[in-house]
Amino acid sequence: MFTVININRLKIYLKKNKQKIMIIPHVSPDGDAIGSTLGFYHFLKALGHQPFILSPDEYPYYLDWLPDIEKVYIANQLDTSQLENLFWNTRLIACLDFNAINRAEGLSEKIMESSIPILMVDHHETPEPFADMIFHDNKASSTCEMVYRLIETLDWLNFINIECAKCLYTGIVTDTGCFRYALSERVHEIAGKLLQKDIQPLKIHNSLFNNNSEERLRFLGHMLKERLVVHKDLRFAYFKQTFSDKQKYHLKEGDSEGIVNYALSIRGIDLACYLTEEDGYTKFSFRSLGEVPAIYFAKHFGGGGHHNAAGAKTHDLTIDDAEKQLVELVKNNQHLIHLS
Ligand SMILES: [Mn+2]
Repeated sequence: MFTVININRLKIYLKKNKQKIMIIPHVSPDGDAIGSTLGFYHFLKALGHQPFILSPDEYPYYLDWLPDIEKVYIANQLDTSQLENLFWNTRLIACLDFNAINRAEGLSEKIMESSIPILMVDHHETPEPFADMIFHDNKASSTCEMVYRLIETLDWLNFINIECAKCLYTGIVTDTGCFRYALSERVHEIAGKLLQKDIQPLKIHNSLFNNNSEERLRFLGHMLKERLVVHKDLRFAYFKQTFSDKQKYHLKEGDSEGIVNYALSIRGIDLACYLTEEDGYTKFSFRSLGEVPAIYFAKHFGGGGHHNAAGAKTHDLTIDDAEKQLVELVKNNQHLIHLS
């Protein structure tokens, strides 16, 4: 469903001179979250505003080459007065690539307490009604696609400069898994328009995917050899990453990203999960093929996302309990998996 609310009001805001605008991606931001916030940031700057990005936590290393990423503020590294300063005099808060306010984690309360108008641009299922202005389509490939479409709706496409185009292209590439998922004629058309800005796509691909540290690759080998569990009869496979794995391989933000897809790539496997033991909580990252609803399994543990890619986080379960419950859940829902 495509939802557009109060975008005229947004245009009126943006026609004013030099507005201080806060842009927020979701916690543990990925390529689409950072690509869309930075893309929107470059667009707003070109339009003459004073935007800045405030991320709930650190962004992954594989995005550290994006233009102006060093200017992103990391909320959990700031003290209270620094945060106050950022909120002070802000005229608009743009929430990008999430639609449940708790995805802003430590910032959620501050956002809701402030009386600053909120814009939501997103493509995840079932948006919560916390925003004053909404540009949402759960059929879109990525929030970067949505930012492009928003700029088009505002009739300001000429303000997309090369920096903006690089960021938006990056989010489209990462969220579609290099043009494999959630494809449409529209997303290829938009990618084509971005290429016209001379963004050197091969360079972007190399920066994203040929940029592994040796340690990350050794870690991948360890996960594949020691931590992959395959239940062929359930058409289900998962990884279990413990806290000691994280310490042993000195994992950085983003190091475990995408590994779940190896489990999904096994013949006869239609549902995969990556379980992560963190300090005080357990994380689930689900992927599925075709009609199999990854989102159903994420929702069971209080999470959300997309039909084929979804996640959850629980403070109530140890990783061992989470693993047991997960396997039970998959066993009890075989009708959702044996679809074809
Ligand atoms: Mn996204």
